[in-house]
Amino acid sequence: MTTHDLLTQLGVHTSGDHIARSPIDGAEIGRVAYDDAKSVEKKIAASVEAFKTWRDVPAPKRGELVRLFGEELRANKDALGRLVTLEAGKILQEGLGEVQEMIDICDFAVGLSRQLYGLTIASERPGHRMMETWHPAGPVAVISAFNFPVAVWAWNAALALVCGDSVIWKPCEKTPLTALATQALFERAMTKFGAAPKNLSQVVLGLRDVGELLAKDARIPVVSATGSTRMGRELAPVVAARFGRSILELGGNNAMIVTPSAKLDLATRAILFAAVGTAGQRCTTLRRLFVHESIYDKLVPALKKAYAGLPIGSPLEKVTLVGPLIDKASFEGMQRALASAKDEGGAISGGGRALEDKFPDGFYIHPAIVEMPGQTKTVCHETFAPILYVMKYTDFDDVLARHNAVPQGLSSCIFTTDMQQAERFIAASGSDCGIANVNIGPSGAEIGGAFGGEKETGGGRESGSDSWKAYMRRQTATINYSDALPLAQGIEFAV
Ligand code: UN1
Repeated sequence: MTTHDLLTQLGVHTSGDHIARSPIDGAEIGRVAYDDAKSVEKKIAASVEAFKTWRDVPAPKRGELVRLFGEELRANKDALGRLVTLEAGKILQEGLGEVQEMIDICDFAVGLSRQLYGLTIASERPGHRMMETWHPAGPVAVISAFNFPVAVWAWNAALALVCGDSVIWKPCEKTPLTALATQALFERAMTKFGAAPKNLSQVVLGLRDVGELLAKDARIPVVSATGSTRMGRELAPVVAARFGRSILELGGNNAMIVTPSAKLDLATRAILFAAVGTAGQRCTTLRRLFVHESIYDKLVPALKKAYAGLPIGSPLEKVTLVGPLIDKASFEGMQRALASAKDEGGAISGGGRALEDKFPDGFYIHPAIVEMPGQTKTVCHETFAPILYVMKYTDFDDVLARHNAVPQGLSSCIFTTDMQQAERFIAASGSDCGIANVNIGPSGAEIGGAFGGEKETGGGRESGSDSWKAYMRRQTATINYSDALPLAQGIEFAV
């Protein structure tokens, strides 16, 4: 099936000045038109209008729309998953997995639509009742990255929609087609649902300036942004300056500690998926590996051997495990990081360009293992490519401290069968990350948990648990059903 057929099946008819390219071979796969300040303004105004209607639709009914959208996704999982592969370059299994994540969050949100619970609170005053209600917040902007071009939007949008919000999505300029395809599927669900206000969910396309317009606009109370720490550092003050709320999912620098008691075969498999899956372009990718000195000479050569046999190639081919990087800039960033790691005393295996003859305009690489003498400046920086920095450790307290001694705090894990070490890793004085796993790699989180991390990762939480609260406004209501007017804090105010 050609990309054109695929887009037609998904209901996307592309035209415009901007060429969308596939990282597989650099070929054109479609054309899109960018928004400008005028069209963004129109879309924001339309989103406010849609919100005014949607907020009054009962939440379980709102859930019904999300349920219908989940059905569209189920029916089109193969096509959308394939488009994700074509546009973002991740292998087909991962493209499909990404759509599965969308389906899962829809299911979660449908259940949630009947569980937007508030509290009833004991009042200190007689004849009074206090309660807390969660109300829809308003239009929610979702700014997403290329590496999860559709799932991250769904984590936000499925929740925002059942919470009674309208949604405006600015996808990464590298992945506009998957966004348009998702929007087309959503429109189909809207048609089946029948009773949703138009413009409930919209897409704006463009570069950074378009994202800035959303960040600045006081009509948008919540801005959820996924991307680099640099992007978050620029966006957050703009949202904060108008007292908006941002949900930030920024850089990670995720580590694994492999202790002497670890099951090494499990650890090796986990390392491979987490370090080279998605060609090292997940925010949860494994980037730092701490190996106890007693097992270092066993684990590291085994890893190098496994790396040497990794099938690198077109992500459309079934055997491939490592697809291309997103673009040339990403390849150059990887080479720069490797050069500085080398200057800092790193011993590199892999890391070079692959398949250049076959794909002169596709940036395939051999994933790199870099044995480092310590946690240098380069190791502390997130490079969005498959570079695994490996370091030796002796003492458990010391490795815990080194584990936390980076600016980012997204995901983390330990491989051990020692119960005390496992518990210490997830205790208050253990990993300082938003996600901490035992005998599981740092990536591939389930949607049921709250997803996000601390420090330079931005502090936001999306997806499961009670992340939905970020898309609503909390209202405390106190009702007096007595004939008196007692004041709180015991104040007497006789008139
Ligand atoms: C991301 O890379 O931005 O845990 C999100 C994971 C996925 C999400 C990654 N569920 O790897």
